[in-house]
Amino acid sequence: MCSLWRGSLLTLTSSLNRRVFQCCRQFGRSYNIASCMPEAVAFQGVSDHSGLYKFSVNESDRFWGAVARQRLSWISPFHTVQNCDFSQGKIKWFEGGKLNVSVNCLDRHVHTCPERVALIWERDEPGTEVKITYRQLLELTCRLGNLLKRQGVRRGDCVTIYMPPCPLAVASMLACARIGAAHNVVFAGFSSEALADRIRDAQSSTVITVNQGVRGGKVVDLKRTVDQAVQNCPSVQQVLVAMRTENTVAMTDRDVPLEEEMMKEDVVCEPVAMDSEDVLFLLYTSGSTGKPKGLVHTQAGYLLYTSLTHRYVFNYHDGDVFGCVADIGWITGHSYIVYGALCNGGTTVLFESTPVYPNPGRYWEMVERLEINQFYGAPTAIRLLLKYGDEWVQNYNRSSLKTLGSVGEPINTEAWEWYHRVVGDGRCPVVDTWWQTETGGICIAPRPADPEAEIVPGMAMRPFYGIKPALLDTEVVTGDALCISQAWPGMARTIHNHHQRFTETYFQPYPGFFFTGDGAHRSKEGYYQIVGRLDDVINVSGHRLGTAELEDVVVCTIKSHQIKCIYIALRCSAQQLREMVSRSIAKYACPDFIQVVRCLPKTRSGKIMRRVLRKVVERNTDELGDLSTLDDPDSVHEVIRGHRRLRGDGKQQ
Ligand code: 6R9
Repeated sequence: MCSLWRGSLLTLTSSLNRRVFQCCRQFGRSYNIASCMPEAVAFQGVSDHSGLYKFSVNESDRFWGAVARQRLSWISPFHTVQNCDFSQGKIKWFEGGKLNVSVNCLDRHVHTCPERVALIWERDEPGTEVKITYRQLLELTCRLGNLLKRQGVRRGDCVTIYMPPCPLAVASMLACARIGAAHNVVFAGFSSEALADRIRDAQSSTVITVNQGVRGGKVVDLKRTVDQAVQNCPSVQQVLVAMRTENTVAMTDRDVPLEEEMMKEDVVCEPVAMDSEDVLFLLYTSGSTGKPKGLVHTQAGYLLYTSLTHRYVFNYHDGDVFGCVADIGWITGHSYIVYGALCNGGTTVLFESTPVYPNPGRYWEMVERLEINQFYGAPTAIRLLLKYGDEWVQNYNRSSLKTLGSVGEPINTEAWEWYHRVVGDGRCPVVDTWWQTETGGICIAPRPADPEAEIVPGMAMRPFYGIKPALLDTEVVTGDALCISQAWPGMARTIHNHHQRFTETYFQPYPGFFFTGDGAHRSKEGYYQIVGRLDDVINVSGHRLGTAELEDVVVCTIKSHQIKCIYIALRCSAQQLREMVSRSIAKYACPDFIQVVRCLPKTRSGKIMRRVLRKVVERNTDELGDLSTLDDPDSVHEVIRGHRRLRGDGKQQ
């Protein structure tokens, strides 16, 4: 009896032990996996971030299929996860599925939390922010959708939106999505010619704009720019005009007062069931030939990819305030201010101002006032603010910040360190996010990763789930060609009206791969570092030089020598160049120079226009291409003059 008892006790304890052990294992597993991605609990054999990453690239259909079913609301389910063939530039995701993007971004959150703030419109005048709840944004969207329909906009049409960041701009984008029209947002700093080009290429019958914009304390006559543009756009039948300021502007028969007319519309607008691969939007981006390309993004794959990256790269949680200071006219605004953030039921900031208005503390004063948790900005702005000193940052309480992000160009180590140490008080992960208009969403970033995984300053580091980078040979000394070897749901589907240009640009250079146009290195740990565009390298006397390094040198030199005018030698390797600059003799040592003036030709989003520099160096100044996106067109003339002087034409001087 006793032995029986003992025996059963032993059996009992050992089974208990086993159960406890299994429980721990399960707990350990679900803990790890849940911290990576709760959806992944269903993936067998996956127990940590690297396992999940491998699963996402090796079992791409299962990964994306499961995530798409769980994260998006479908009207009808898809039958095929992916149907892609890089050799034809064919990319299709979630075929058979029907959904409405605006329902995913609005209605489903209105059902669960109607009074949650969707948008915080941080107007130019500090302290005058406007909060819009999900319920209000759905109402605005429906009224606008009904108005667009009344104006004759139909499924498949493309509406051009020329507006600064504001709730009506977001509602316009979502209204298009609701009624099945595509949108074409044009950055409201572009000239009338650039706008006209884009309206014509998109064949829009409708343009939505504001009477005036307000930025950095200055009033900009946006409606006037639209008036000039549409003179050369026969497709345009109406211009809807919202009132950002109280000033009246001349209205013609073509113009429709937006607020007045939308108030006449119903607050209910039936969402159209869209196919996964119907067009969601076009977004123009400059190509290396100078003619802008209208990249096409579609519904389901884009929405899924932006929402997943928004959630995991920035570690965004319910209730957080996401502060992306990009303009809605760029892909960053589309993917992370609007679609990714709203799909996740997030609260997202629309920043109308500039980093230095009314003073260089603007960002951080806003972070304090709005209690921003994730701050996402561009290295150009960080470098600018760094020069004003730490006090502008330290004056404000930044304890709400949890993650800092950077996008648009390589972030040099000095700026990265300052961002991390001063802005983030050394306690927030800094995510340098690499991606493009073409990729739809972030492809390489330090997060997600295992908890506590290291972050190396100035490096994008780790591919996102489903992204399989490949580095292929180039003739360029500074980096290999960054390619991506399998399709992901967020990638662009084509160039509007130019599918051949799409395949030629992205799929023919390296057959079997998507070519990004960027150069990159991979460290021995397997981390990726982006070194800049390959198609914009400067070629002098057979030596090709990557431009990220040039920029880095420019930045260091301006900082260390406080000179306004520097000479960069081109007939040398990047390494030689660095050495020369560090010995401060770059000015004398080399026979071939380009003078880089304090203001390089930059686009309004802060990118240096390398193709312009290259043309100057190649003395091809008649073929500078489209300069309409330049922030300060005079900078080009200054570079041309400087270069001529240095080329000997100025030897006498
Ligand atoms: C999102 C965006 C894309 C180009 C891209 C690359 C450069 C973007 C970067 C970066 C180094 C980063 N770029 N992020 N370079 N590090 N973290 O900016 O899209 O306007 O299409 O520009 O910007 O050269 O190819 P887009």
